Amino acid sequence: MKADVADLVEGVLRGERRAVARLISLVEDGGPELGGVMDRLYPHTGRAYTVGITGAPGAGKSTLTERLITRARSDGLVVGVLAVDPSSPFSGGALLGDRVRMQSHATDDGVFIRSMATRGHLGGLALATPEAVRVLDAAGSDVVIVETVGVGQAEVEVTDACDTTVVVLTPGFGDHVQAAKAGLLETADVFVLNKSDQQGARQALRELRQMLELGDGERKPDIVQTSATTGEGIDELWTAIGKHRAYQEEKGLLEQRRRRRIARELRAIVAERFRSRIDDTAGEVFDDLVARVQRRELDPYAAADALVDLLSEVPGDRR
Ligand SMILES: Nc1nc2c(ncn2[C@@H]2O[C@H](COP(=O)(O)OP(=O)(O)OP(=O)(O)O)[C@@H](O)[C@H]2O)c(=O)[nH]1
Ligand SMILES: [Mg+2]
Repeated sequence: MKADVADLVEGVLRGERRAVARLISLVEDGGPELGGVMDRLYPHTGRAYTVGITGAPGAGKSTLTERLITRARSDGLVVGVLAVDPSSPFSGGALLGDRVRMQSHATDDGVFIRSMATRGHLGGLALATPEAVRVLDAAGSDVVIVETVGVGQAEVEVTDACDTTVVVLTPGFGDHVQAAKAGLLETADVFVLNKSDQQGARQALRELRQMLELGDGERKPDIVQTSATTGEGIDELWTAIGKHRAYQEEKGLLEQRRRRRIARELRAIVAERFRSRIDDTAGEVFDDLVARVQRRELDPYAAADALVDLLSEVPGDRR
């Protein structure tokens, strides 16, 4: 490992915010310098409880996050925040507003706020997100909040990486129906009906309750009404998150959930390894196999078997 990366890891372990920022940028870029980071970092992770906050653009996720930071800080907890934008190849930009909005925590050493987009990481956000969360974890966070924009598959992947998933809805027209379509009803551990100060809140709450009645999950997610701009309902949201955590811990579900997550991550890493090895080490063989399949000399499965055998012989590398 390069000396400067080793220094960065040491800085992260001391909770230095500059080091946290730089290491998360490295994760985002997915550069070769990352090699050897996780083996140093990983033993220092596993302490943080992770909370995913997702919902449609403008639903109030950042405003809620800001409030939750303040709430957590009042308990003396160290908080990490990762704002992930699956739709953008750039961090900054749209998320810059979030950083500005969270300026009130800018000088607080107990708060780390970073944003991340897809950029260079070959495994995409599904691999980059858990790595970035581990950086915040290793830096000493008790709680890591992951904010994701949108209500699609990529977001579900990101929030899957969390211990408690909070889905933010608004009284807006058909918002909750869209969430149902996107499969968010199944992924939500806690629902927030934000902007409860706005018209239609009561109607939306009723419809959401009805929708959840139809669900067959073992545990019905709590619904919390908030008005993030005034801070109303934030204590209730914090309590609901704590309740879900306690429920999972009592039933051994948290360990199960984390194990599933690790299994998924390992699969993704292996798949990504194989993909990149095709390009890096077996390009010619690959082209040749494609040609032979096209000439009907081999069927695609036989070709894939040959490729897997060949790729398995390549000595291990770290990305
Ligand atoms: N009336 C009202 N406005 C709110 C509330 N919460 C947030 N807003 C406003 O809604 C707008 C969007 O809030 P954000 O917190 O940036 O929403 P977001 O979900 O993080 O947005 P993106 O990250 O762009 O998807 C801002 O103008 C907020 O001030 C609320 O409870 N009531
Ligand atoms: Mg936001």
